[in-house]
Amino acid sequence: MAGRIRIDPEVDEALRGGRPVVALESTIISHGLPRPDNLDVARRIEAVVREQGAVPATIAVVAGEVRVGLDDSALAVVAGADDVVKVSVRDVATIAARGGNGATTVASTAHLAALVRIDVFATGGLGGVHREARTTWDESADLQTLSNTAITVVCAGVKSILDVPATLERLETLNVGLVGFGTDRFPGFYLTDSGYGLDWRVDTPEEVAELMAARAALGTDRHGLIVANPLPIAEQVDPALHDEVLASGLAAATAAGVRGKDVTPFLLAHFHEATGGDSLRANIAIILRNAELAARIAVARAAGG
Ligand code: PSU
Ligand code: MN
Repeated sequence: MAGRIRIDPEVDEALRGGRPVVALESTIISHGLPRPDNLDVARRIEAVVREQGAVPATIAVVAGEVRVGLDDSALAVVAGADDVVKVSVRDVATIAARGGNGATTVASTAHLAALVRIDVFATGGLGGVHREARTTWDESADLQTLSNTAITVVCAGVKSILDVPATLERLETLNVGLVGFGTDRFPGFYLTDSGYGLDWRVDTPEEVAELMAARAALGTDRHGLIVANPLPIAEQVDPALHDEVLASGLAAATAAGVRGKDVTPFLLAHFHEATGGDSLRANIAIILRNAELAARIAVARAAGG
């Protein structure tokens, strides 16, 4: 039957035993990072989760099958097949029913993870409100989905290509929890600091696990929680270069008439080219660091927080 979820045996066993599991998204692999190195990065993300004592569960749709936890051949499909479609929540059933290949965004990964009761998830940067949203109405489904999904997501803030203050306002409206990890500044993805402050800071994975338990007890855990994990200053993209490349990327996207779900991959690819690979280095550092922190949070949570 189309739509049945196939949970990898190792993931399934860990979930049944109450052991730590970390969900990982696949759009960052298929659409966010260039080939062919993206496959190696996907494997490294999983390895980092394992090193911390948690089980990685990369989520994707492979040949119509919704998979939670991928083996190496499935990972290779996500990283290399030409027909991998970026799928948000609304698209998951369609791609499954058609027997296609789909890479899940933050929104659809969070949705599927929560459905199988995985409650910690690592990504690079969230989608959010785009800079032209006043005229285009382009706001990522990541926001609305995190509002009504029981998941803790570790990220380096929202992508700096977005309207950051507008996104922060939307997160507040949508009841999405937001804490900085070791910082009271909201990270700016490629940049350590987006220029905006945070109300709440945590400093250890145990604190996050305690917070998750408190949210469950108070019934606010049906909304998502964002743990914002900044790149260290030494690893960020040079801010002046960042601003220059962002301006040229936005202009190029407008000139090329890029719309809808193609906007984010277009701008990320522009960044990787125009920074001579420095944004790619930063992007990989971000996802590896977030996977590690998510695993530590999952371990603390499984230990009883
Ligand atoms: N973070 C990254 N690279 C990415 C993305 C996030 O470091 O490619 C993806 C995520 O899957 C996120 C999506 O959910 O971009 C947002 O796309 P949109 O703005 O179309 O909702
Ligand atoms: Mn969009």
